[in-house]
Amino acid sequence: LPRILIGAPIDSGQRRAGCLMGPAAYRVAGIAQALADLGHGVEDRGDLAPGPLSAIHSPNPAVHSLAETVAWTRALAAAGQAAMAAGFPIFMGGDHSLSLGSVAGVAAQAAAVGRPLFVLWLDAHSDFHTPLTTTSGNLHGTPLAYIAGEPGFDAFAPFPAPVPADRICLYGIRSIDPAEYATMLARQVTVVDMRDIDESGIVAPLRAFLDRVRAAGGMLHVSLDVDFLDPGIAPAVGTTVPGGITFREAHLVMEHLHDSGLVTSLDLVELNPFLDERGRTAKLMVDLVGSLMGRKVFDRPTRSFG
Ligand code: DIR
Ligand code: MN
Ligand code: MN
Ligand code: MN
Repeated sequence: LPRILIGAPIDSGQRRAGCLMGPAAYRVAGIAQALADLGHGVEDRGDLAPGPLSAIHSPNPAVHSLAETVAWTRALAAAGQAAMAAGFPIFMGGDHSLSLGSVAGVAAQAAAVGRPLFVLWLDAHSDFHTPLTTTSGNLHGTPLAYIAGEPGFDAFAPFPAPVPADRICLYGIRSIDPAEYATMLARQVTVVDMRDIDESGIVAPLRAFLDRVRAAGGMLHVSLDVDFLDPGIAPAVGTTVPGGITFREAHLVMEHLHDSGLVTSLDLVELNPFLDERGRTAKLMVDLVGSLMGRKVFDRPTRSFG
């Protein structure tokens, strides 16, 4: 199954300039070569562009750049479904509003082949606002609510096949706004916050979720927000939150995802290369993709030299 790279220089989901440099940074950091070195076929489909903008405005005056984000979502959903039918899409953002479209495309294709879609959200934030509840007005805080089929997304196409709450797992969470909290509580979404990870370790809650995906014969979309990682190792993101995932925890998550064989699509979002020093965060993200795609020191079953 070829790895299909899709660049999406979208930055309409938040206010800080720079995310549109993300796809270029991943290419400069060697994402295609890293995948090829692991034996994968790689097809880079270049960067998407949003279609024409329609004149729409939100009933919530805080919301900004709605028309741009809707146009991007349409383009990403179409490209995402096509890529999903042809291989393993890797969406290179761009801010997290990218996932409004990438997951719409992935979900449409999962529905077309009749398999349940699960979503793993690796993020400091829960991104469970709707365009009606957001107070920042930044639509990068809304994709999970769209994916879950919450109301309030009238400006967007209806989500093709909403993902039930029990197929969504948020991981690494340490920043939730009150409106998001209320919605997630009502829907009973699985939230693994940093306290859970501190108490259980990084692997156990992940393994429990992956077991559910496997038991259901599901496909798994992984959405990796740079701010999942601790700002000390990944400073190039607009909304850092202290107390994040360490280098070793992050690689361990990726290795378990690889070993599960369940992951079928991936978002890389929120990288802002302008905030970085010498591409450090882009390089780390590419290394994490390497671990997710099979890079390892030893194969576990044969790790003894005896
Ligand atoms: C905050 C921050 N919850 C908001 N969100 C995100 O603006 O809605 N930052 N996603 O990355
Ligand atoms: Mn996010
Ligand atoms: Mn985030
Ligand atoms: Mn963010």
